[in-house]
Amino acid sequence: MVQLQSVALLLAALCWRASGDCGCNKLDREASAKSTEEPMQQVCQQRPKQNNKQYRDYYGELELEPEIEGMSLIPGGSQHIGTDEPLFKADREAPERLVKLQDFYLDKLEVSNAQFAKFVEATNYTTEAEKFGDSFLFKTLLTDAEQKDLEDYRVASALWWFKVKGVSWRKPHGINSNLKGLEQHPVVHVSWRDAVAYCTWQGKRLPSEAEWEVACRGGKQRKLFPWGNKLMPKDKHWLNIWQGEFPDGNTADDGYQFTCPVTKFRQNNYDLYNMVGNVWEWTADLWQADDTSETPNRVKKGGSYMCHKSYCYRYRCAARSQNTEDSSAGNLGFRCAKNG
Ligand SMILES: [Ca+2]
Ligand SMILES: [Ca+2]
Repeated sequence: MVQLQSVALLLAALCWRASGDCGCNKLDREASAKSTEEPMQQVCQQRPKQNNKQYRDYYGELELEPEIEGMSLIPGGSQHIGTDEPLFKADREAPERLVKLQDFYLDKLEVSNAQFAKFVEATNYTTEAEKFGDSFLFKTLLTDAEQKDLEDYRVASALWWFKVKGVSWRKPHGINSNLKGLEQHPVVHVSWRDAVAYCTWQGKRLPSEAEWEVACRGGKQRKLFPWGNKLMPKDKHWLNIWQGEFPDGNTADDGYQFTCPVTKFRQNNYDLYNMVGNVWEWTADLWQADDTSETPNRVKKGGSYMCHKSYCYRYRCAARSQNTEDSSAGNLGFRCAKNG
């Protein structure tokens, strides 16, 4: 029995190697994989507008101290999302398509632990991870002994994820952790439903996938990243991802092994931070538009501190992944939007 389990785990690891999949979409509580072959419906809204010209050229102003409070007004109109050069076809990054959006506001920053704590204090809200009593934790946050004890609670197709009892947004790095020093880091271990509850409390909502991606692109067309196509302009780190070998040996050359403060990486001329990297971000959209199940998959965008080009090149604006809306993990957060 033990041998069979070992073989299954080995096969899962080999499949991951072959597909270049980071396992980012394997964190569903039931750990169920669903087909992703159906085409995504085009997202259209009313009142198309031309891009306005209020946003400056970005490259000359990288060194300026930015304003970091509040939300940015993102111009709508007809804009391209997706790509005709998909790197993960199963994710349905393709095709490139035109969307029509109204103007909208988007939080400049991922929602922080300090902000989420105010919400919980005001509402006595209990997150889904707290109700379920567990969440998914990356293996390097566990000791070798803990990993041994929890080896039956690994995600079969992503063996570096452990389902750990007692982990929640309050204890993001394990049951003995707390939020000290992480106040300005993004809240994690929050489900899609938790994110909706927070945004609603703020008089906001989650962005649609199209809104998120248009905002990510910063007014630029057909670029990989919010700032352009080069990963490290001026030889600087522009996002919090993984450097080194995965899943062992994160050198943290960008300064962060796990999350970074939400105010750290300003990435485009909409004054948005950490759109790509740091934590994945929930969007409002269903992964399958016709999914009527009780716990459907929702689209998440932007990749996380666990992403690296060699295995999970999803820190691009066009990249996308999904989780069931009750799922939570240590690399998944959100930001809110509002109508313009
Ligand atoms: Ca990093
Ligand atoms: Ca992010």
